[in-house]
Amino acid sequence: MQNLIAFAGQIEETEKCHWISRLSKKIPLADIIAVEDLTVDQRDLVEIAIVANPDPETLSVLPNLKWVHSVWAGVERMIEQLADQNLMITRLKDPELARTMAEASLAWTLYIHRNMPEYAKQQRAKKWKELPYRKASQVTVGILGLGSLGARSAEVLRVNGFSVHGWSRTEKQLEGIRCLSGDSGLSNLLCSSDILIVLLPLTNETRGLLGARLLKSMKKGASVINFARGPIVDVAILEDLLDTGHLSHAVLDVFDEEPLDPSSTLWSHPDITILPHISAPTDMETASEIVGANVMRFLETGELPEIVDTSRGY
Ligand code: NDP
Ligand code: OXD
Repeated sequence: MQNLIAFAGQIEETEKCHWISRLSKKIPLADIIAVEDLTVDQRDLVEIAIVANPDPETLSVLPNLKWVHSVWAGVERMIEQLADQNLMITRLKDPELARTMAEASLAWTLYIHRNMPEYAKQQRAKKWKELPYRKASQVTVGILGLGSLGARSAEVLRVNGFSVHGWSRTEKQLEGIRCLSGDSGLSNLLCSSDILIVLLPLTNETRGLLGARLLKSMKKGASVINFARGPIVDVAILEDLLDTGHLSHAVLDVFDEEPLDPSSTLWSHPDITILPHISAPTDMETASEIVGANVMRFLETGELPEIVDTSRGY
């Protein structure tokens, strides 16, 4: 009998059909069926699921599930909510995703560096005023997280002339980047960064990491870009620091609750740019290629790709 793979995702029906159709072409050794369309008997046969940020609860109908391959890079909800199911989880590692994120890091860094938020305000006030120009080389961009996405972003920013510092759990060596780790490395990065980009996974250690003490330790006039996950940054403190002028601007792509509630004060804050979680969308074509190859290798040889370390949380 053909292998049976479940597909789960909190996405629109047509998008789900596209995923299943693309993945089916890449994985000819299996039938891929949306989890909600599996019969009760079929549910027992499923050992592999491919998921697009599903409500982890939807996977609880699969009693023999062993391996979950995500088409998203962040898998914190699955790690947290499926902890007692002892699952192996593989997250998406895709050079195209890293390229897209590096593009976003460059785009929003330039937005801040070239004073676009301030010039937009001046235009609304019909104000003609030249703001001081600094070269990119005089601007330090600090990146929290030097994994697949952070390292590529660091490289692109360096090539575009910025002075780049990066922080990770284990110390890295990246050409032309000042690589830091540990508490002192974090303090160092925060007090020297003009623009801070958050590209950490959400784990027990990073949840609430950027709270009052660390945000206040940032350089006066610095800006924050959060592309990672909402709960890493305390946005109430961030709003206070923007209000007092200690920080200049924040670009927020991710939030504690998504979509961001219309009643949130963040929407209308003059110094906050809101993005609807779009800094690096998964590319269906390249992701299907990568996930398909990983699953085929497993079906043919039993060899698994990199598995998330659930005790570490990423
Ligand atoms: P990786 O796992 O490749 O990299 C994570 C980085 O964070 C690593 O450098 C790691 O250190 C570092 N890190 C983790 N925990 C700590 C810690 N406690 N202290 C210091 N450093 C730490 O992840 P990716 O780069 O692929 O993705 C990062 C996150 O980006 C995802 O988890 C997801 O939340 C988010 N994302 C957002 C998207 C969007 O559109 N907004 C799209 C895709 C991802 P080390 O290298 O030592 O392990
Ligand atoms: C992801 C995301 O984790 O889009 O892939 O946030």
